[in-house]
Amino acid sequence: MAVKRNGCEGCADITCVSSKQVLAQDVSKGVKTAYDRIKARGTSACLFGSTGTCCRHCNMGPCQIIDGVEEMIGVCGATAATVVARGFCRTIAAGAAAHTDHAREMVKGFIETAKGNSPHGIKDVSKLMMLAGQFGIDTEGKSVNEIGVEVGEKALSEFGKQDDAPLTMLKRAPKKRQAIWKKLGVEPRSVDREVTEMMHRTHMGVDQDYRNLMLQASRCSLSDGWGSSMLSTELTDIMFGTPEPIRAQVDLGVLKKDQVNVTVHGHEPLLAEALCLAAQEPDMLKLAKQAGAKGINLAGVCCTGNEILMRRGIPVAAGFIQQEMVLATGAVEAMVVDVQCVMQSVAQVAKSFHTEIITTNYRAKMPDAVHLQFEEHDAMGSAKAILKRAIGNYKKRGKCFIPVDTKLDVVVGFSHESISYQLGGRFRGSYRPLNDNIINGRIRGVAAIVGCDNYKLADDVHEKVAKELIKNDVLVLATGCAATSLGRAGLLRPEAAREFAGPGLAEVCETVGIPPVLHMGSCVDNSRLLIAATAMVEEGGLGEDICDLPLSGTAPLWMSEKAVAIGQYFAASGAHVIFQNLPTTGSKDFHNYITKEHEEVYGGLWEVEEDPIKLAQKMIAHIDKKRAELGIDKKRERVLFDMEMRRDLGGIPDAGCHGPAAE
Ligand code: NFS
Ligand code: SF4
Repeated sequence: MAVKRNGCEGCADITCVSSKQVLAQDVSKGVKTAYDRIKARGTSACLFGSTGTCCRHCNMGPCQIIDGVEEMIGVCGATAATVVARGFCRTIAAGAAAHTDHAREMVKGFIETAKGNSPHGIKDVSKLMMLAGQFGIDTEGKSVNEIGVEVGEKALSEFGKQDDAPLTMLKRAPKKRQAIWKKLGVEPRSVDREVTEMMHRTHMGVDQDYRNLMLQASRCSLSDGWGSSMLSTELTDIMFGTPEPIRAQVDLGVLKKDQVNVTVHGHEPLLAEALCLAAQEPDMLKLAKQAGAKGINLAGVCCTGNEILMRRGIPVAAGFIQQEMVLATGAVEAMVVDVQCVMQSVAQVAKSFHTEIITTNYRAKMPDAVHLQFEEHDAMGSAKAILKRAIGNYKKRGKCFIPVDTKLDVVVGFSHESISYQLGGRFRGSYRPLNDNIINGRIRGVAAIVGCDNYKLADDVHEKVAKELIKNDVLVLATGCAATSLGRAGLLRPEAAREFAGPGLAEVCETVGIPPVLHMGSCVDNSRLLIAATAMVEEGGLGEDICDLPLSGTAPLWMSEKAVAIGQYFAASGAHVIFQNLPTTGSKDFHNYITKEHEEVYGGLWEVEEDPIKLAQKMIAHIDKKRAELGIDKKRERVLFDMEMRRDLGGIPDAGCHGPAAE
């Protein structure tokens, strides 16, 4: 339904109730959003850019290439395949670099924590010991913190090591997968090196063979997924706690009229965690009261939001496409941002209100924002300085509008570990019940819906894809802004199983007490999916490698380069990956390589499908193909649960939820 906004018809693609409510208010009258800008741009997006055939890697260009037209190759002779490949590879390098720089900060923060120089501690000792084992650290006679420092330093050395030995975390992949990577020569050697080599090889006049370029793209993406992202997730878990199912809320309605609203937007949870601690301190609460507020309400935006949602049950106000809407409520005293996915427009939207945008990372400053550098060694000091500014703004708040009926209950926090405990029972965590239910056909397969949302396409794509999947008994794992959007759609509630899932999936979800869509965290946490897939392989009965699993992944509304890096590390790990579009269609050869030949090389591949329902059906088709290859396609008969089977499933009636239920 089209929404009337500022006197003009438009934004036909907004289906999100809370966004529509906010944009329809007088309060947001002066606000220009990305919807307005994309509408003004119309269909003028460059065709060369969208199909990947524009090259400006040297100053003889820019060159715009037309596949198959001899006069339309690059001045240097570069073909469409080379140009498209170089663009795709650089996208992957940029995405991997973003995850990697984030991960480096987390590792450094972890080392400081282990040394006792931060307000955080070591919460998950057993995970620390597991990592120490991976790194071959002798733990005998050492304190937890000493082990922490050693693990942190080993992890940090993975980023810049110069020898050719593979990254340590690759050992966690299925043996067959490791052998494929070794044979292809794509085992990442260090994290930073692979991005550097990718940038070098895509420089003018270096690697002109798209297949060879894609080998490095795989190596680079694997250094992200199995390298930096995995280290970041694990060390973050050790510091802040491995997520367990917890009840919380999402959507714009989580803002509070009578409290100081501080939204944390960006990616690195070190600052967000410190803000969570500082917001509970008596001196901060006293200041807020003195300013006339009932308290301090922290709410997340984007992946920082997912991190604190998963671990603390702090509500998420918005995913990527709602970042301007949060401000357009007029109810936010400060939006604290660090790195990645922060639109420059937030500083402009904030100008219409009393809201301050506070940048906190020297890497990411913005005109019209206040910069308060986050100092790791004085995390609480930095957090309190930010909160004081926000509290100071509370009295300046003018008219505001907080959507009343839009806050959705969710159950989140499904780490790989908690899934195994939820399914296998608290005392014997195992993927056996999941595998068994896939083999007997109650669950048809597993799908990952990850990544961003994007103003270019309808905002209900995640919901449509997820509903089609769960209706067909496919269990959905979600991360990133996709997970937030599925929360807004009401699919992260256990009751959604009864309402939307097919009979087999509903039966399993209801027995165990889990939603049919499991929120597994931020985008960096896609590494959890790699571990979960490996655990399914190791449990047995579903083949010997990730490419054997009835599994498919999508980031339909991808926006960020990080999503392409993620897609490539899944495809290179053997998964089927499907997006709504990719800038690769400008070269038949290259597009054919990633969508067909890639499968022969890695067992995993890319696919493109714009229609959300067809996209979901293609995921299901891949899952069915894998079921047939495993010989379990005949076993989809319905089996009624008796008491013993329920016990086997380790039924936990209330989803084992704990923690604060946000009011
Ligand atoms: Ni992922 Fe997260 Fe969201 Fe996309 Fe951006 S916040 S790291 S990149 S937009 S999911
Ligand atoms: Fe053109 Fe080649 Fe330069 Fe690219 S590298 S801009 S195709 S001349």
